[in-house]
Amino acid sequence: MDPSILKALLEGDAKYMSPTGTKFLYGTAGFRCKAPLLDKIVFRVGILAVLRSKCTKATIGVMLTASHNPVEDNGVKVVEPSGEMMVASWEPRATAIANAASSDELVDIISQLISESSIDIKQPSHVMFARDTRPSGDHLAAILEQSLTAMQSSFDNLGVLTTPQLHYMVWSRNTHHPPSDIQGYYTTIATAFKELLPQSMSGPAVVTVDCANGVGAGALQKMAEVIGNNCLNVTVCNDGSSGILNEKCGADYVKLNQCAPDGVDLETGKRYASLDGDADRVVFFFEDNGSFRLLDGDKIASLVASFIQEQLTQADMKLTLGVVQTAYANGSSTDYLCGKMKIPVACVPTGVKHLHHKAKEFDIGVYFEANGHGTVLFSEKAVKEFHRISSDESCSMEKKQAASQLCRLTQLINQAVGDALSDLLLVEVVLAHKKWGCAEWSKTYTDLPNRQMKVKVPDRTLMKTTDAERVCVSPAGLQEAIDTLVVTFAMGRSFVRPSGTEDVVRVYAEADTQARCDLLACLVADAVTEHMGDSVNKTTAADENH
Ligand code: G16
Repeated sequence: MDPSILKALLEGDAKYMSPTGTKFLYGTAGFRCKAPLLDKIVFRVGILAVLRSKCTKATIGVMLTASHNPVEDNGVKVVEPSGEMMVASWEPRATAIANAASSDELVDIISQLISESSIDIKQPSHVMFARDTRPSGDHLAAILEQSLTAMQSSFDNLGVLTTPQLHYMVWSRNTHHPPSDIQGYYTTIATAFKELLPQSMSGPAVVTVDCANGVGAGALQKMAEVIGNNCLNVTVCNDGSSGILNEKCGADYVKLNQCAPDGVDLETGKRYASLDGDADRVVFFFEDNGSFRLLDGDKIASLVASFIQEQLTQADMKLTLGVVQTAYANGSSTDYLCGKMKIPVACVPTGVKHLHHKAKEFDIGVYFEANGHGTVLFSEKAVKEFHRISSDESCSMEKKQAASQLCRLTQLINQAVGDALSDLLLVEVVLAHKKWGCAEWSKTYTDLPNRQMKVKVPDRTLMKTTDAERVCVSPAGLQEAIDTLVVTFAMGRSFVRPSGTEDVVRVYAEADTQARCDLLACLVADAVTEHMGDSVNKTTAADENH
């Protein structure tokens, strides 16, 4: 590396303290922790991003966000030129760079990375970065700028964006796919939405959205403006003007607690949605005969997959369509998709990168985590086929129309990553076509009662799982304990896994009634405690948030 760059880099790095005793791990969604611990990490992620840009000879993205985590946290993750999460083989390198204990160690790790990946250090680099609305975002963005400047890289500071917008901008820049600016993001999606709404629709799509007091509020308002109130009538709640980010609101809170967020009064007959703090997840809900009813990522996946299946049948296209889920998918959703819809379902470990990767194996891959994170990926083959049929004069009007709808879906749906805004509009389109409200959508299948809990353990990294996280292989004896418990519950199912974004072990349980499923979750949490050490405590998601 050029000595002047190295000097600037080490001088910049030396300005920031390494928090003592903290080992950073590039996890499910990059690095996440309390914001004041992140200065040095962000500086070093700048170095990593520049090296990745030189290695791929393309623009790399960096997003500053801690998504669903509390406002005092923050995080940083790297986005590939394709708009996807950073390639898994670089994750240990990110971890090594973040944890380098001295300048010498940092230089060694960088040199090793350059030689192992045959990086031409003279290759120009470019990094696009953005942040969510967290108070620490501005400070961390300034540190990132210093790092990119020290590395003599060009960059675009895109300011405050949703996470999916940053992914989309990186994808569009590298693929030379319009748009080249954020306005184009809104116009592309808004235009596709308006074209996809059925002409027979008498009024606009109407939805009330809890924006978790996060970045999604402004983005959604902007999107609604571009769409126009003749097509979309959106009421934005928890817009950040008074409440606290993710506190008793947002998709994660609503999903885990299975209740309406603060700031939303449920009214009969209305449709509601909740975004998370960086607007990459969405769940829907409504009032159902006096009860709160959730329509989560599983319900979105089945709704969207069934619509795509109908369009494929109408266009007489023989393309493979599949749904990708994780172990958190409700058992009823999997049965519904495989049994009733005859759509193949794959199960992968938690984390967008796993779902995204698997979804690419289908011509059309629908992937959603139950927590509302997901999208639909269309292969090149599928897109070509949609265009071919939609413009083939020998095809019937019905076929051409279905193929055109599918073409427009590829514009509406963010192809880089799950996007709450685009997914929200997608759901509105499908419901409008089916002439359904939430009640009809909810009735497609009934969720099995389920419960999630968090268990604090001395060292969650001691837990290892296999079979898409459905089997725990370490600590020894824990899986046997879970199996023994599960068989005593009708329709019982449970699994445990270490979180990638919080310092906890997560417990998931299903059973035939809510009371029995709550009991199963508690017993499994106790088994985790027994097998993982003394200084532990457990909370249901509800305890933690109320
Ligand atoms: C991130 C990941 C998701 C994952 C979630 C929770 O979401 O992108 O794939 O489901 O964390 O992960 P864990 O259970 O490992 O803590 P987000 O929306 O927080 O970026």
